[in-house]
Amino acid sequence: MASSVELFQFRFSPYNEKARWALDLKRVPHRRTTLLPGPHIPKVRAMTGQNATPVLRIDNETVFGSTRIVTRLDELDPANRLTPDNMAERETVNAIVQRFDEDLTPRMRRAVLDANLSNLDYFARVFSGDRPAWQRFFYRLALPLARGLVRKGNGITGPAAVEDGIAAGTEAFDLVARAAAQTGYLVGDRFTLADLTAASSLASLIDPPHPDMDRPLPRPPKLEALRARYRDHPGAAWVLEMYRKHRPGTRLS
Ligand SMILES: N[C@@H](CCC(=O)N[C@@H](CS)C(=O)NCC(=O)O)C(=O)O
Repeated sequence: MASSVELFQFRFSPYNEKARWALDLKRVPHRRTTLLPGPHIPKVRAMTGQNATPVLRIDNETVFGSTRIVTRLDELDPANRLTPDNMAERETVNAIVQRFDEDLTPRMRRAVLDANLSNLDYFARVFSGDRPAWQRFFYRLALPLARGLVRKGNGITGPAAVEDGIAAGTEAFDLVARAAAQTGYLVGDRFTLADLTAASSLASLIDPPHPDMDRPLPRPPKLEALRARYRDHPGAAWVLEMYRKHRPGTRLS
């Protein structure tokens, strides 16, 4: 593996969780640089020519896009690939990954962000909680102005977009519950990029017991209400199972 690996990430995000999970699963020693949503733009743009995280630096190579990052890590670790060799299974994995990356995750994120933004102190804690006090102070100060940009940048155009995000949550939990019914996994009988992608995405609605994805307490009532909608769905139990079985660092009790 490379001698220097650094992940430029947001503290709490489904796409960043995908990259972190793959790095941890493959036991790649790496450094994490946490960026604040908003102030991240100049740095990420300079590195990649676009604005989105995660970004992975592997020695002098820069990779962005969560699926591209996992694919690159697979190339560097071919013995533990997260995509099946079997062509039909690989196509099914790719279809599920694409459904989450391009449809379900951005829609669900609107409902999650809208709930996080219902309390700006909370939003600041989620994204800047591990920063020095002066940075937390200025970040919180800027949030009333930044809120509109975050809403616009993520397509939160009004109540209908939030409702659609809530519906996307149900679609996603239904999808995983149905697909995992036979073997416990979405494709074939082993953990693949499809499971990793779906569980990372749905973690935003569950807060699994992992230090990278359980948000601080107490959560705002709007976020609690959103989580409560899915708590008893069989798909929620599946996400927790994926974390317990396959996500290093998950608390087991
Ligand atoms: N298709 C990209 C999407 C990444 C993405 O949307 N990242 C969000 C965080 S969840 C982000 O960094 N947004 C900030 C921005 O675009 O300025 C991927 O798979 O990595």
